[in-house]
Amino acid sequence: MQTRLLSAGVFAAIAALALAGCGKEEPKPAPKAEAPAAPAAPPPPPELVVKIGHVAPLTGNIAHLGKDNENGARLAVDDLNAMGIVVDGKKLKFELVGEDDQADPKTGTVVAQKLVDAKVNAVVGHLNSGTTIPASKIYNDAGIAQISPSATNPTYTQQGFKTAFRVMANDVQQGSVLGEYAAKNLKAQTIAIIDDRTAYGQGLADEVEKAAKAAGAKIVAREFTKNDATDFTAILTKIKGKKPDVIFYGGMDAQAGPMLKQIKTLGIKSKYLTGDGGCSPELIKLAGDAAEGIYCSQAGLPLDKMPRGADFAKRYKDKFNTDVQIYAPYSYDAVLVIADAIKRANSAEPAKIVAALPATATDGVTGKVQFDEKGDVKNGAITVYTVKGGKLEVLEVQGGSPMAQAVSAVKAEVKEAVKEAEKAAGDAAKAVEKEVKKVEEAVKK
Ligand code: ABU
Repeated sequence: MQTRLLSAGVFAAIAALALAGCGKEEPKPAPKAEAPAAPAAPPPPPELVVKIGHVAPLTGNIAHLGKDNENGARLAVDDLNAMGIVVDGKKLKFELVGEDDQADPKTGTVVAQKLVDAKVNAVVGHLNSGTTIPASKIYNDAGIAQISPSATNPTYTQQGFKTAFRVMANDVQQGSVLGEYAAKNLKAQTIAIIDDRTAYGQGLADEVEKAAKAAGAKIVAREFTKNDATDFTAILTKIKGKKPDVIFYGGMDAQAGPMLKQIKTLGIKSKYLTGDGGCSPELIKLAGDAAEGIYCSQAGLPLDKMPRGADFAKRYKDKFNTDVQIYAPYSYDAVLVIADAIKRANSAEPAKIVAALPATATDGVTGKVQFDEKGDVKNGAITVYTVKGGKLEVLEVQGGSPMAQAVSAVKAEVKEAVKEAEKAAGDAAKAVEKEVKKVEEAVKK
């Protein structure tokens, strides 16, 4: 800084001299008294680079979702760097180390090891449950925190890994809302289920099946496809014959889009329901008007109901010239949560980040992020949408705040109490009936 000031001074003096040389000589002003030297500015704090690994499919049929995740993380990194956070006397410089796992479990483990070898401080990712789960062992063995912004299969946080966290609701919650929604709101007596045989698609389909059956619906078909399939006519033709009230698909938008077009072509009249992986603007782009009137869910609050959702959506659009798909606010928050853990730990060492994460209470874009004992987000919400006029429209939100959670807990308790009371009343009625019979027989004798 001093050198630069000096250079400017020298430059000014040279310029003054050069100008002076151009005209006639002016009388010299009296020499000024020397001003006292300004105190030297303290040297800037040394920099500490914090490497945030980010993994998602950046190629393949869900690259649009992977890019969305990465954009969210990048926005957070840029925001944090603009804040100039100082920890333990060092100014943090966040760097995003992006990897592409192609939504492939094997590639997922290869790039996870690459990030470990690159000595990242923490990881945001992966996008898919099928890559997140196998990669989680590698991060756990290396003692590096991993926060998934989108993998919803419950197994991820049920393995006992202290390094595994997720910032959105899981598929036990999502499956139970969807199964009940199909049976109760969509009044489905019969449901056909298709899944893509991934950890996410199959796992969510299983949860939906359980919840739908518990709510009184009958599963009339259980079919499967693959996450790179484009032709579903064979299974749809089979399903058409069963005339289900609802078709549920467990899988991503890349399949749900063409599947909906084929459903329309085949003249299938069943209602269509899918989970978060298919609940995106991209689905509507792929399916066109075949998406009108379908139902889908996301494992969080609607963007405009998130505390800082509107501002996030605007800044995201300004920066990336595209709209949020699904998970960008969650990957933004995952980075924020890591930065917050670093501040509280006063260290960016991976082990200190891991140790600080359970006490997280970060005000993010999606809400206050806190984790339960397994590493799942507390107060996760599920939003059910329909597609109307080519846009996702919110139908209902379940959960999402401590109050809403308390209400659902009370509702569940009341439901249980009513069930018990009904059973007790039934037992009492049977006992009375038995006694009446005894009395009648005694009277006969
Ligand atoms: N949550 C849906 C998409 C990602 C996954 O869990 O595979």
